[in-house]
Amino acid sequence: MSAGKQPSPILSAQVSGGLPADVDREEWLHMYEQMFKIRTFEEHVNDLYQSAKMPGLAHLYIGEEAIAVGVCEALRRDDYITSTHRGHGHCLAKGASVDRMFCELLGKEPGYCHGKGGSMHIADQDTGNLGANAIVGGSAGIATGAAFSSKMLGTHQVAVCFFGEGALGQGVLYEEMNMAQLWTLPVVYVCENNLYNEYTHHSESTAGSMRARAEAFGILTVEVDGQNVREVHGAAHRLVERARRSEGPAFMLCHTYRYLGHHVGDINRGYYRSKEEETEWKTKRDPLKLLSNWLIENHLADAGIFEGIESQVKDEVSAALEYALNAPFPAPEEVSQHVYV
Ligand SMILES: Cc1ncc(C[n+]2csc(CCOP(=O)(O)OP(=O)(O)O)c2C)c(N)n1
Repeated sequence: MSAGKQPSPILSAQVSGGLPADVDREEWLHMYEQMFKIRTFEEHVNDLYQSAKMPGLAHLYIGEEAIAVGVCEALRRDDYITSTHRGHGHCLAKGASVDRMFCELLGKEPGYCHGKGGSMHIADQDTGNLGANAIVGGSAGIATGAAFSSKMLGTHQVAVCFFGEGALGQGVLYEEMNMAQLWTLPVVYVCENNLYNEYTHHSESTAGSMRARAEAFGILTVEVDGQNVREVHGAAHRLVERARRSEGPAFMLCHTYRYLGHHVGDINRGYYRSKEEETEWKTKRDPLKLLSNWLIENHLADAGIFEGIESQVKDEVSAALEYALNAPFPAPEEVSQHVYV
């Protein structure tokens, strides 16, 4: 299908699931900071790739920040998440440190996997992050298994499984949702519909209704504007606390958009989507602008507050990058440690 021919979900997204959460001004500002941190981190990752300082590729989360932040801010530190190939935002939102993230991407020893996992394999047990996953849909079993362990052990931990809408074509997701509903497991499936599976619009790969897939199992399903962190957070809070009360799994369908390419090397995107579409999302549906505008309009903040947050985050991320660039690589004799051989 030619670029720009798809109906714009900006205008047509049916929003039904976001409920207001009891969140104060400081928490909204914290969410702004977290979203800006993810964006700044990702911009540096893009620069690292373009200046050939980073081995391999990365799939950037810019544009989708409100989902990771809105959901993870509804979680406890010991709750679990599983992530995807586009996972930096999930890791940071769950509490990963920027310096160790950069180290991992650069193959340096202080990285989360001692520099041996890279962009698509970051895991951090201290923050409940059970790992990014390069296999589309591959973490559904891990998240559902974590929810099963929580139920068996009675810990009341909740597991969140992030995935793109491309994973709706993977059979494992349906086996897991079936079990989760049968056994009332505390798991929330968060589908990030950014419209494209690599270079293919979802309408060419995903038949029928996305939300009906979970509804067929009797799973509570909500649909939110994934660019609006207030709406994402409201829905996530409700679904996570419901799961924690042993009331069962949920499915959250979030409408969003990745501003850049499928990966950092996907520069010329004109053959599968239009510049106009990209511009429309960036200018009308930016998650940072939506939150800051709302806070300003409601007299909860002024522009200076956001400038201060941004300047502090930029300094923090630059210092972390400097640290990572100067950090050591793992010693050659450690090559077979911490990996499956
Ligand atoms: C099982 C499997 N099939 C194919 C691929 C190749 N692949 C990598 S990303 C991707 C598209 C994923 O789209 P989506 O799940 O919507 O996530 P997004 O990239 O949009 O965040 C594909 C097909 C893969 N990694 N795993």
